[in-house]
Amino acid sequence: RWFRVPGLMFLLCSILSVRAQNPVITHKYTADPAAMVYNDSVYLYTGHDEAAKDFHYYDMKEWLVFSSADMVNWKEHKVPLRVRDFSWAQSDAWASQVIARNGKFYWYATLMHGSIDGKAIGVAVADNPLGPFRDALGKALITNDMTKATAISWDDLDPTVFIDDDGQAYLYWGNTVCYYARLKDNMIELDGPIHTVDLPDFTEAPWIHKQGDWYYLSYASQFPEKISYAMSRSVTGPWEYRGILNEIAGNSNTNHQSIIHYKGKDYFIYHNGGIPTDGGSYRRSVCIDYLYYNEDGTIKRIVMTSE
Ligand code: FUB
Repeated sequence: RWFRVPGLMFLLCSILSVRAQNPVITHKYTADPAAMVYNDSVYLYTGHDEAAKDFHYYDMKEWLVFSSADMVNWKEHKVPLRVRDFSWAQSDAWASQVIARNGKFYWYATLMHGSIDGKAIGVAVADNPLGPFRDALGKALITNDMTKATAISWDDLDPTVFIDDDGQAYLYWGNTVCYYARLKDNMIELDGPIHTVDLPDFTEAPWIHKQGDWYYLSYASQFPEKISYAMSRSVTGPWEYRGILNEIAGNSNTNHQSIIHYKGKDYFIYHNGGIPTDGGSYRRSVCIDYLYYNEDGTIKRIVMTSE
């Protein structure tokens, strides 16, 4: 009988129990994941770590995009955006996020500015989640000369974008200081002043999401980074700190999360230096684990898994 053939049984069991392995992408180093659920698929936008093994800093010239319908099998698409697509930028394709609005896709990205000291946030736009994306402004949306709350020049990075139920869009970003501002309906201009948010041990990597009636602001805290989070009944706060969500990402000194709800499940998407031998702080890899809420809306601590 066919079920008595061990090889065949093994093959059948393997097919029935397909499980994702962490890291989920292994042929390239990927960092700063930003996932977007759109039309039954998940689009995963990442930075691309290209540092040589003996180079101890970021070497990031482009972003990548992958898509999946099951969170297990990821298809890589054409490189959708590069530093060189922003004429005003010099380097550093750092953390970013893409959001859909009115049939267009807006990509908020960290770059090093070419003529204004420090990091800056640019915005690119496309008609399709896979691009091609083009610089929407021809200049940066946020620059260091707009946010002088601290003496540091690298505090304008790591944008996260969120559209509230009433249609108002918000951009949060920052390093050391967490900033936010409203966006106009066109998604490429600020609408009003830049505010700051007081969060314990805020380092960088804010991510805003909503589940039920709660708004969540998760972020990288301390250094090496853990992911912490705060909750609020409004996207503009006040935010109540609710603790650590995820510990230091193994041998990577940064951690950077994205949180989505997809086909009835919640996911915590992050990076670590998990590729054996060569992985590390500048050669990171995207991983995915399930995220679970408690009845009171708080989130259970996420334990990193290898599958
Ligand atoms: O990838 C470069 C930087 O490292 C990001 O902008 C930060 O969030 C950290 O992950």
